[in-house]
Amino acid sequence: MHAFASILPKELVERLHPAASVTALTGAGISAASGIPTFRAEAGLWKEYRAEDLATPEAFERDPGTVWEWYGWRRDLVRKAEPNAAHRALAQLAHAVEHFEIITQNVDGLHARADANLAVHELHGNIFVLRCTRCGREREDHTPGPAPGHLPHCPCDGLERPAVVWFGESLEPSVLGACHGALRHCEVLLIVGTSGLVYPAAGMAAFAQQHGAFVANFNLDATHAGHGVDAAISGPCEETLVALVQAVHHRHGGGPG
Ligand code: BV8
Ligand code: ZN
Repeated sequence: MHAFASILPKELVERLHPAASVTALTGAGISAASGIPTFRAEAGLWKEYRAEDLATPEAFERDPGTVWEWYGWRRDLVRKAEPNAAHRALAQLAHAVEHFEIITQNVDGLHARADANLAVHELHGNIFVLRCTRCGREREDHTPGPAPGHLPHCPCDGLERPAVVWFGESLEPSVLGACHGALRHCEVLLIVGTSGLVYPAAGMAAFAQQHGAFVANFNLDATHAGHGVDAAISGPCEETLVALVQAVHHRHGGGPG
């Protein structure tokens, strides 16, 4: 029996039956065990900057070099990172229930690297996609950096930016629509590794609960779970999610697919 099995609410395991429809909403905490710093831990993310200082169109307009230096540093980190046990546990859970979708605030692409067949909605975009600020053309790019002073440019000569959603920018309506569908139809919403500070992701727990979902919050310190949560599971998700998958398999014995 997993060391964290005893803290799993029985009702949660019961609800994860083979015919269940489940949605997971993840944040930076699920990638922490892959060596990717979270945004709001004491250590902060990068040098003396906060995400709110750099992840804005104004910061990019004012100082594209520093914003690209931050994203280059993160791209290099993510390229060297691997999905961890928490990413893999969600991928296993997807095979144990009827319907499973992931909504992630992360831009690191690690859910898809854990299992390319997962239905993943990248709410804030992806750090390996660039968008031209002049013509809007997008392209995938997994090269190192960019190096300071060699910022990426489109063939139209427009400066390229990371195709991620910055503060003050609206989310892709089609992505948001798909997420609301997943939140409306799920019986269980697993919230994993997010501080629940950034909207519209921060409003998704209450939205799912209003539509009848059982909401479980997996966080290092899940006690301050906030409203819209039915169960709080405290501990590192790379442990607690593994315990959950083991408990589900033990209780329901695998599942369809
Ligand atoms: C928008 C860019 C419409 C990509 C990011 C008041 C109400 C409503 C909205 C607002 C408001 N005031 C301002 C707004 C708008 C703003 C917002 O919400 N601001 C916040 C600060 C209040 N939202 C927006 O601007 C959004 N757009 O609303 O459009 C609009 C249009 C115009 C004008 C206004 C509104 C756009 C939001 C997207 C911003 N982009 N990133 C990138 O570079 O990554 S947000 C950034 O924060 C990341 O994307 C990140 O994913 C996200 C959330 O952070 P978390 O993932 O939660 O990470 P964090 O470090 O905070 O927490 C980690 C957690 O994990 C912790 O709880 C920790 O305990 C836990 N943990 C750590 N290790 C583990 C663990 N748990 C388990 N196991 C572990 N091992
Ligand atoms: Zn262009």
